[in-house]
Amino acid sequence: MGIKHLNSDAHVDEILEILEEDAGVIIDDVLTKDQLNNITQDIHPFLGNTREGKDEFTGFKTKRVGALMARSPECRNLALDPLINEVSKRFLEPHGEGYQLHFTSAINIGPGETQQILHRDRGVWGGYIPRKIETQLSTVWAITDFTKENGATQLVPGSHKWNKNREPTDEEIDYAEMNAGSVFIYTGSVMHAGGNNISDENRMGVFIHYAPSWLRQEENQYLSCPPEIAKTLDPELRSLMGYSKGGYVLGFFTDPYDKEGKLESVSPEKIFGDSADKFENLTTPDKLVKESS
Ligand SMILES: O=C(O)CCC(=O)C(=O)O
Ligand SMILES: [Fe+2]
Repeated sequence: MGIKHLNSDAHVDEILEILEEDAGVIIDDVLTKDQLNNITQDIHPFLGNTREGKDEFTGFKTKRVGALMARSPECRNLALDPLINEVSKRFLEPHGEGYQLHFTSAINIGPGETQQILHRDRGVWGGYIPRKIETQLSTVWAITDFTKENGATQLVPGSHKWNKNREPTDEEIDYAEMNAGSVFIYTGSVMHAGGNNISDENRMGVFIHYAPSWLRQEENQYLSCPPEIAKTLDPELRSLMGYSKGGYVLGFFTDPYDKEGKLESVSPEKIFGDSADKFENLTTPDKLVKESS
């Protein structure tokens, strides 16, 4: 059974029903030509400076550009896409309030690339937890056409319900073939892989994944999009990246700087009184830095 296609006016319920059965679905022709051009222009300079992968998983003819929230204004719009966010919320929130951005990467599969190993993305959290809880909702935005020949993502529909060791037959593997501007949605427990590229063109996709707020993100958003950039962005996006609490106290922080912008240094005497000398090494930030460096 192949990957189903829906129109861009598809209803969230319909998408969720297909995800429950197949764990993958394509929404056709969502992005405009202008958006596609913007994304290509945003990513192009970084692609030029990026090396190919270094093993069979990352691919010897495949380039990955991350930190897309910091680097690509148009990819920020993809991350905030209302339909995708509605699907993410409904898909991820039954197991706890809140979802967040988990991973961003433009993946360019060049001519001659071989097939990536079939895998389940939820493996980043270790092992294979039977799908009692789904912890990832993934999107692949096609920036070029995706064809069987140029490395369209392979999917094994329904394999999110399989036991760990079941391998697919060739007939059970399908290809997320779609026009540029379409988006392929798949889940964290389904088997999939980057396809082999036997064409003479590049296959470029923007991968944006979401996960519950209570799990560690695959791509560290605070380092990939540090506060000095994050503070210039849409508050909704900032919140999605994790610059917000994921619950009553989850993700709280204490500003370590004082009013002059310095790291506050509290004198040992203030804390320990007469026995301050014993604790000097533990309480003076400068010394701590020196000793650990
Ligand atoms: O490039 C693709 O189509 C899939 C890549 C992928 O699944 C991954 O790197 O985890
Ligand atoms: Fe993957």
